[in-house]
Amino acid sequence: MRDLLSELPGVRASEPIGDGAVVLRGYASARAGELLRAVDRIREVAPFRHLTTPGGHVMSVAMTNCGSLGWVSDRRGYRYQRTDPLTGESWPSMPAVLRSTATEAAEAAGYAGFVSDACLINHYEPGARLSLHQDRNERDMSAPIVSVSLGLPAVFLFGGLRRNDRPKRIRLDHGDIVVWGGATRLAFHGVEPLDEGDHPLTGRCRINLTFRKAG
Ligand code: MD6
Ligand code: FE
Repeated sequence: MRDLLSELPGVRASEPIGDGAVVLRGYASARAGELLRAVDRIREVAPFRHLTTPGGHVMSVAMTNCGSLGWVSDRRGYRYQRTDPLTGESWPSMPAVLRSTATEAAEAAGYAGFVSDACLINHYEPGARLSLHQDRNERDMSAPIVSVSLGLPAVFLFGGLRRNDRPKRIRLDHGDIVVWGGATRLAFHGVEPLDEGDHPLTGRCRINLTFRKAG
């Protein structure tokens, strides 16, 4: 059967990876430059930083946020908050190009009416990784998560509802978007250590934008 999503500009294919979860290949390619310029403006106000986990480990991925809520971690736990702990100021507002990319990708994946109030921005350098975890700090688990990959490729690990379920390994390239929700909303997932590389738009790094409805 012909893939209707592939008829949209920039989108090559949609690839189901679980119940309620899909990879939209190349969906963000056409606006990648615009998304990255927006990230450059955000990081001037709310710089990338390496957060500490409640267990006392410093994360290899550097993070920042935009939108009315931002995800943070420290010795006291994981949570969303309205202000950046580094500056005490509100997080930068979510640029329209980010907001609309998230809403359109969610709709293409079957989740109409997704309005994100929190965008976590992850910065990976070669060697950085994210160990298997669930995203469970959001209030409304009926909303999906939209995850945009930019720059260097990564291997995304997508497991099941139990930590010990063997994860699928999914390569995510520049411009790919993962949308997931429904039955897999609480699936364990992570990112393998990033390989060395040099990307024409980002250099030696991968940027991931993860949109949630947190509040
Ligand atoms: C990343 N992503 O791809 C890390 N979480 O850099 C996540 O942790 C994530 O991609 C929930 C849904 C999609 C994701
Ligand atoms: Fe996650």
